[in-house]
Amino acid sequence: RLRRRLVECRYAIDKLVPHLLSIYQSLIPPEEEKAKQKQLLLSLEKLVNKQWPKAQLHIYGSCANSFGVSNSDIDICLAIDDADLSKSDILLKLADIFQSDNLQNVQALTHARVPIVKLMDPISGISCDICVNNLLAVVNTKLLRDYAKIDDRLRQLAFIVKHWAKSRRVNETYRGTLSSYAYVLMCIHFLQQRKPAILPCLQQMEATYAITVDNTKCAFFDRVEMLRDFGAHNKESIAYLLWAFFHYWAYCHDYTNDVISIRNGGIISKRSKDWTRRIGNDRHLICIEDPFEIEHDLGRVVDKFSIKILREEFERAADILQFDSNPCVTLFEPY
Ligand code: 3AT
Ligand code: MG
Repeated sequence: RLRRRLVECRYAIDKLVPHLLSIYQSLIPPEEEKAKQKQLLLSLEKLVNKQWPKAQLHIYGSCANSFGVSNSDIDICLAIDDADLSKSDILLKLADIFQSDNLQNVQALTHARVPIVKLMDPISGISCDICVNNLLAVVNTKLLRDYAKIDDRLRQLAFIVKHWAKSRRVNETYRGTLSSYAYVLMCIHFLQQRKPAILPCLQQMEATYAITVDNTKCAFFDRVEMLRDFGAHNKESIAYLLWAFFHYWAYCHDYTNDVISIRNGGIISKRSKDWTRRIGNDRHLICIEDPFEIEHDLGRVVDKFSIKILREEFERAADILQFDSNPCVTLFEPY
């Protein structure tokens, strides 16, 4: 009887596929938006090169990792080798350069956790955050983009999860919930541990791409076009995976002992990382290892209040997909 119930339940969830795919389609940015971003990047680079001829601008974050929805701000990294200037001085100089060129709302935030210059381009209406020499973020952007090329279900799942997280206001690190980057890592981990697996672990394969950034060695297999069939043995639909994702985080993840690690391709123990107790502000109540900065827990922003909110939201989402009569609407109801 139980088996029959499970089959019936899965059949009902699978019926949500067309609706979820149309939500996914509606979130994808149109091609002309990409072209505008490229254009802005080139014109900013031209301005920067007047001052620093060898400096380069790289797009990172959601506009380059393929997990960006329409109208996202662009995250830009300035790669520069100027031993005479401190990071703050570079940012202040940058702000000057942009201000003199009529870019709007130019602001140097030199004391932020990641110091940046913010600006808005009045022609395209696009806003940018520009940081200096944060090349690890450029490399983790490539890793995420490469994962997305392996199986379409990753991009679909991550878009829908990000959309849910924004609607439910659990994508606000300043309020103790998780960053978009953390949600994408959770999706990759989840698809790596399906049986059969939908994603491989690129960092455990033979490295075809390697770079050392700030003394951190980053290496992984990046010939991902060869892996397009990797997940073909797993026929799970995007609707079933979405439900299973929330169900995993609501009812199956061991919050007391486990760390998720896409670097390792599975779970590792909090004990092995010495993440078992609170140190300073890092509480480790949900543990998500950064793929390159492995001493860095993306869950460290979560506190004892927000962990409760997060877990209740995971339960709510799993239960809605299973029992609600109009799940694709209820799931995204604004908080
Ligand atoms: P949005 O669509 O803007 O919400 P995003 O992918 O741009 O999503 P974030 O704004 O959270 O994500 O972060 C921008 C990029 O910065 C993503 C990742 O390459 C890098 N990044 C963010 N947080 C961290 C972190 N804690 N450690 C290392 N890299 C990070
Ligand atoms: Mg961003």
